[in-house]
Amino acid sequence: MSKPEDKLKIICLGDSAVGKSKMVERFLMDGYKPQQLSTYALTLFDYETKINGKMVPIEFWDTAGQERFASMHPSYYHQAQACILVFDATRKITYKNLTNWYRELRKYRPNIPCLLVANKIDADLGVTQRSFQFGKKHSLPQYFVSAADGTNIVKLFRDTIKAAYAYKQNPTDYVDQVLAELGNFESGKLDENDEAIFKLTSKEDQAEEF
Ligand SMILES: Nc1nc2c(ncn2[C@@H]2O[C@H](COP(=O)(O)OP(=O)(O)OP(=O)(O)O)[C@@H](O)[C@H]2O)c(=O)[nH]1
Ligand SMILES: [Mg+2]
Repeated sequence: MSKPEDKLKIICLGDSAVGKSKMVERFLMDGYKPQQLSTYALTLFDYETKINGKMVPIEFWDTAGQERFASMHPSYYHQAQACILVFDATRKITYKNLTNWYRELRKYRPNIPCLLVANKIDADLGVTQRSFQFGKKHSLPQYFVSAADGTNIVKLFRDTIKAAYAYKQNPTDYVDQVLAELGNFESGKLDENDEAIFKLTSKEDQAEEF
């Protein structure tokens, strides 16, 4: 039997309607039992998987109904071991708002692994050919996924679980590793490229629905 302290906590962050819930649901597919905590607009998804021959319980935390960026309660971040940070590849505003989400995440959890996700690639396959600077700037691994058709969802969640597990085993090592990787990236004014990337989707930005 696993003990409660063995549990991995993985949080999802990102604007409303980027597809956070749909992604978790897609990964868990059958047999998931979300536990609704309506007071906090929070859904917890329990999952279990084998790592190094041992069953490890995992809890995915998913918020609901954030109309725009608003601060989360600090308990959302408490003891989280990994974060899935999501934007909608067809809506520029959700990409721009990553800065706010990321800033808040780092305020509470400076060192946990954070995986950056461009969701809804089924709606614009061309997006996978583009390079988004936010991930490079902050040295975040980036995934192009579609919760709608399942592309890369399993890989994303498996990698996230591995990263959360590694962080929990040895947080210090993980920080060292990230710092080493940071050295490989140039920081600085790369955001102009992103403007160009999103020009292609500016029509969708203006539409109410897409
Ligand atoms: N085309 C497409 N639509 C998607 C995809 N993922 C989610 N959607 C749609 O986007 C809408 C929002 O998805 P949700 O999963 O509810 O988004 P959320 O991020 O959980 O939103 P909040 O709970 O409000 O924070 C829904 O209508 C989904 O069907 C995707 O990969 N492709
Ligand atoms: Mg949701």
